[in-house]
Amino acid sequence: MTLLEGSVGVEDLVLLEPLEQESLIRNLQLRYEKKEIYTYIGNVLVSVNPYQQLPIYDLEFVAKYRDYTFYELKPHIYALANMAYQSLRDRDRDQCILITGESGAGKTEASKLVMSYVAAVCGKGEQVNSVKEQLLQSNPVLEAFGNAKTIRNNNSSRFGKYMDIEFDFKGSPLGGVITNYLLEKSRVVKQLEGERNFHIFYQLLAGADAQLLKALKLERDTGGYAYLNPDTSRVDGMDDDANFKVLQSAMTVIGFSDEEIRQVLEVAALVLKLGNVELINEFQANGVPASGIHDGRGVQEIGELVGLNSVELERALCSRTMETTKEKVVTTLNVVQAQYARDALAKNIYSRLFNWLVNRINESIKVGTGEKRKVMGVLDIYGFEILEDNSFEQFVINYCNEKLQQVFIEMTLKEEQEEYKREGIPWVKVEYFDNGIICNLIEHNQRGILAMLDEECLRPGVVSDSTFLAKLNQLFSKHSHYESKVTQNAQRQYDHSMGLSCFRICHYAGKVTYNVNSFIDKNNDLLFRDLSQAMWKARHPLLRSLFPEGDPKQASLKRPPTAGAQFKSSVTTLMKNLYSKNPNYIRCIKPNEHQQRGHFSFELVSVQAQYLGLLENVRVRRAGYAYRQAYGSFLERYRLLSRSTWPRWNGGDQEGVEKVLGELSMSSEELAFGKTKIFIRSPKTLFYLEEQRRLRLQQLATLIQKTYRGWR
Ligand code: AD9
Ligand code: MG
Repeated sequence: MTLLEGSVGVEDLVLLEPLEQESLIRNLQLRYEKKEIYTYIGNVLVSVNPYQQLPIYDLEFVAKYRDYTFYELKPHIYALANMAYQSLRDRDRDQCILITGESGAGKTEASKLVMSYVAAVCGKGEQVNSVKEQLLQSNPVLEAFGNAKTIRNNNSSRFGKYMDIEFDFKGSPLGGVITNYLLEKSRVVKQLEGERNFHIFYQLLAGADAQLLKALKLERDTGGYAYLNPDTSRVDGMDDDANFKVLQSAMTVIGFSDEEIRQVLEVAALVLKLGNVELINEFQANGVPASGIHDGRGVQEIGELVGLNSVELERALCSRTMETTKEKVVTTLNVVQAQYARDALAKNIYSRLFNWLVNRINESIKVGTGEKRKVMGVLDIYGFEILEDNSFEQFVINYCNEKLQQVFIEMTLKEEQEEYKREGIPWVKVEYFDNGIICNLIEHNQRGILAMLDEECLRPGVVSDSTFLAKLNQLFSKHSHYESKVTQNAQRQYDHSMGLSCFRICHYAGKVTYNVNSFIDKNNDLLFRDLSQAMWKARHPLLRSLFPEGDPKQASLKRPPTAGAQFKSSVTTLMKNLYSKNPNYIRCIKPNEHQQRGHFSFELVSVQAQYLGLLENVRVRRAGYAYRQAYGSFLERYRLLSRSTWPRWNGGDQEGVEKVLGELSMSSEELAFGKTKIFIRSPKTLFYLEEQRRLRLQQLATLIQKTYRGWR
């Protein structure tokens, strides 16, 4: 099929001719211009963000997609959600829906559309509806605390999310479990120009009534807070005041008590107020630089808000106790160190509050043990990132994407090949890049970059980001996916784009240069014990519960796992979970950098298509067969098309299928008969079969009507 001017392009990129990166992007563009934002690659859904509300998500559409199979209607996210849900309900196969793409591409919206579709088609009744409501209402809560305006997306999720929705044997929802990954906590204390802190702070200041604000010791004006960027307080089209009401009602639906909601807001207020604690230079009697608090009122108010002794809080912020087995030594912090401690505390409180919220929601939506359940997982996680400056956060995010690519390779490509082998169908081998070598470079237990980072964090003596880099350079100088200034110089390559404090990884999606500055610090993620002990002493039950290690009785010398180790372990768990399910893919694409409707940047989309591996995906799909089905179910659906198999057929399933397809004079190129399944090369053939079936059904209906009339 060629792309005709004025047409809407092909609905399935498998049908694209000629198949090249350029024609693939042009096809997406052509469709986008006609407001066709969805396109298939076999059963993978490509979605281009429309940046406008399209009239394609109402109940009429839900009803339409629920009654048809995947290829029967136009590509749509509901078709994918329907396929996954039906396969879960009727074939008892656990599903996962993996949504990837870069910031602003539409992942979170896609995950909400999937959830709302499933909610609309699964089960009825008061009990079931209340479970659905709770599951859906988790979104506004997590978005209030985990999303923020960034330059790229006004409602950017600053955490990764995986949600298992659990169903009973009939396909009615029972509840779920949410897992969150790596909240971007640095945002709590600092935001780039044009960006905001997490939505909750603005919602609280705009939406709380005067009485609540007074109780929280807050002023309404967002300009009065050091942790809120002064130049960006409002977001076009976002109503913080109304969203605060939505948040409160969502929390109530989930089952938070009024007291819990109040405590959550108090902790959020505490973070804002901590930012306003101004630290100044002071000197000890012996002239050693120290720090103090400029105006005691803020600390006093914090003390009152969360039941904390303000003198103790001041001491915890401005000094540090070093404990050895024999003695305790208290050292004073200079003003820079004290500011660092204050910000570390604010970030820690906030990220722990976020984890607490996720756990609290899980408590409400969890399913009792013992019930047999079917599971649909929905993954909405940050896509591959290449920024101008890439740090520890990009490193772990890209590691996660490398693992997701591995899942994709292993589950889609290998499964495809193996199925052909199992079915005894000849397979044209498709070359693809196996990224296991890159995953290994990062995650190998003893010799991976993460292991090296941990080793450096735990090593006694003088460690720094540069000793860590030196270690990497030594170990990976010959690794084909690792580069640095040192390894380049050794090979006489002079690349001026790479700084001395950087290393570069050749990821499956492209090369990324990481700056090692603050890798050690971010991986250590340590909070001075003075601060956790001070928090634990608060009379505020929620705040106190966030710092269990502050309890002197609990305080062991064992350090918590590093940020890298925690992330690796949660990624490993996630992978195990995904491998146990049938995957469904949604690849999201951002059409332009300006969050504008109707604009399609060819270059921008090309880069994303490369990161998402779309062309490779089509190649594999084309090398094989787009559709396959077990002989039995295929025959059941299409046997009405042949006089030999309709109305009765006593032979074997495969023989029956051969009869049906033989009578339709299908090209033998289009078909392959496996051991247990029939394989069809292109979706077009399937469309044809479906059309024939529809006509035949009409014919049969007319026949029945006539007979019925005859009887009367
Ligand atoms: V990030 O990695 O969390 O920064 P996402 O999640 O990929 O990013 P998001 O779903 O938040 O992007 O979409 C960004 C914005 O695009 C939304 O706020 C909507 O305004 C817009 N959008 C996305 N998908 C659709 C859609 N199907 N229909 C209409 C959409 N608007
Ligand atoms: Mg998002």
